[in-house]
Amino acid sequence: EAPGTEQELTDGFHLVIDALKLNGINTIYNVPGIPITDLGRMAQAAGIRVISFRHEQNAGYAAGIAGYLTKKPGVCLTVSAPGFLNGLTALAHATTNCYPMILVSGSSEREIVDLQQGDYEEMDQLAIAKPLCKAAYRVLHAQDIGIGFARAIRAAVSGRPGGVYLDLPAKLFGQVMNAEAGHKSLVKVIDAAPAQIPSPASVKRALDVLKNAKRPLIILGKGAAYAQADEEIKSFVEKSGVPFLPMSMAKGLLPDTHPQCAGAARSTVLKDSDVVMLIGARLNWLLSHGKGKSWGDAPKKFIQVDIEPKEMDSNVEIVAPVVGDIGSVVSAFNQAMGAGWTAPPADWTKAVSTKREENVAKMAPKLMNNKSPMDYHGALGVLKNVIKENPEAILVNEGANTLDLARGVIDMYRPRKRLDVGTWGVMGIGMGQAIAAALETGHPVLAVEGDSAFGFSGMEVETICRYNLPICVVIFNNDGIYRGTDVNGANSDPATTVFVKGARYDKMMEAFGGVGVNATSPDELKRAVNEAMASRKPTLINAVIDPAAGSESGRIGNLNPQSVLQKK
Ligand code: OXT
Ligand code: ADP
Ligand code: MG
Repeated sequence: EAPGTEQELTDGFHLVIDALKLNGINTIYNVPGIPITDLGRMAQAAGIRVISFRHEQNAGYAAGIAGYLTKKPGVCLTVSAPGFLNGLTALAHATTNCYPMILVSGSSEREIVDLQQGDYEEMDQLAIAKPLCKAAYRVLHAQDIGIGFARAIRAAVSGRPGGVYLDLPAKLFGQVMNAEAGHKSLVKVIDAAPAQIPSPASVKRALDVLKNAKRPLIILGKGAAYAQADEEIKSFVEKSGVPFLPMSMAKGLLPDTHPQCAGAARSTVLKDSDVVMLIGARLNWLLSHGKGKSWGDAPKKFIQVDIEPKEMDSNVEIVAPVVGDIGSVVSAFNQAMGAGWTAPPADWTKAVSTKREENVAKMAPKLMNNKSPMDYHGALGVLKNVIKENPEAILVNEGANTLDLARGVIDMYRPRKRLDVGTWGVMGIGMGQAIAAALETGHPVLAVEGDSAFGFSGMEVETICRYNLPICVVIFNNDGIYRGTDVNGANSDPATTVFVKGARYDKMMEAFGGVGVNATSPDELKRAVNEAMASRKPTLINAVIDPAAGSESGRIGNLNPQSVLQKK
């Protein structure tokens, strides 16, 4: 009940809550404390789901991925300075990955902060947030809360999505104003992410280039998955007959088992293609910037579909830029293609599928081994089948070897079901993303985690148990980062990449009332995961992996700097 209703007053607390509700935002990911504890309580009382985490970074990763999954900004709420900084990593991550998110942080008294007089948790948060997000705003007056949230929501989801910071000083919450005026000051954002229709000329240019290709390739990125234009994309790819390569989080947009999928022929299609159409994927490090050895010597033409005009020509020349939202662009493609589209030359599609079948056949026997302790392939063979049998489940994945090998082994069948480390390759997204995925979709989550990766957000197993979420965490425990076999020859300290050997992460889950299992063979792993998927109980499986099984940095060891002096 709003305070002072008899005088028809409202306050900052309630205006914030009403602004969120008016705009259909019904979940807040937060860590309570001064000055936002009561805001969380009141929001919960007002019917918003307020999910309290153990660390703001994990609440922030949850908000970011909620934005990715729903196309509505995910909201993370924190206290001032330290809480804000903890959340800021996730805000920068959301911006880098083009996820719509709003970090709302309480802040200290402006007058004291600006004179640097040492207020409680004093920090000039707005200035610090600004370079790390898409937009940053501060609201000083209760009557501006409506506009503040409207700007934040629109900035987060329109154009290229990203992170927005909203600074709410403590004093704001207690400000009181006339209830009716307050109500009128709120803004329901109309058409927050307007369609951006591509120019007809750019559509024609792109299709002309694609049509004349001898060895075309379509690369689907997580922007394409985000766009939720699943049917349009599927019919475009199928009508074109062009092989497609999904980036990690675009796996499942079309099934990895689709006859045109070139995921298992990656190096072949990058090297040998002559025309590449990028749909919601950037030519960043994950695609070797569109040049160099992995792209081969033959000349290559790039077509790029993206909502962000500045993305074009960022790394190499784009001969056919198509600026627009992916739904509008791909539907324009579908219309312009008509019925008379000719499939690419058969020698090309044949070469791709042959390579793909070769690679799949090469991998298959490795997935069947029943070694104990397990190697990565033995364990992943089991999880591959779990996702095949539960295609609605969401796979969260982080680690180095655990990430790279799971990406290749586990086929995805449906859009937006694979959530991972994203553009920065960041460790720590695991539990936050798993929690948001379970809450936002209602589907079970399988989180496949390196033992190091898990450590970055491991305390959130308590959160998983508290909200009784259908999350099964499988920790690939190889005693360390990349491998558990390094030895420090200099003194008695453990090697820098090695953890306590034989650790039992499953006990962490049991500490909070969840199900813990120690699995030492693929058979045990299979039994435990199937049980977890069926029961939907919070489960953590400590999957014992041979400490010698991994390789340095997984598939990206080449990025480690080398000096000739290192090589004694
Ligand atoms: O075509 P070819 O012949 O080349 O073959 C390719 C595919 O065609 C084929 N393939 C298949 N074959 C058969 N069947 C199927 N289905 C199939 N699918 C594909 O397989 C090969 C490879 O295919 P892929 O994977 O698609 O291609 P490739 O060449 O690997 O692609 C290149 C990339 C760059 C696109 C890809 O590798 C990629 O996406 N990589 C992402 C890598 C990444 O982001 N890594 C995470 C960061 S690593 C490091 O930084 C870590 N840290 C430091 C740290 C971080 N990150 N963050 C923070 C906050 N602090 C510190 C740490 C601490 S990792 C890490 C912890 C690691 O330890 P853990 O214990 O957690 O993990 P373990 O290693 O398990 O111990
Ligand atoms: P990946 O890591 O999968 O390659 P990136 O994050 O590098 O994907 O690229 C995603 C791209 O998608 C970004 O350049 C972003 O601007 C773009 N994008 C996001 N949403 C849309 C949309 N609705 N329409 C068009 N482009 C989009
Ligand atoms: Mg490990």
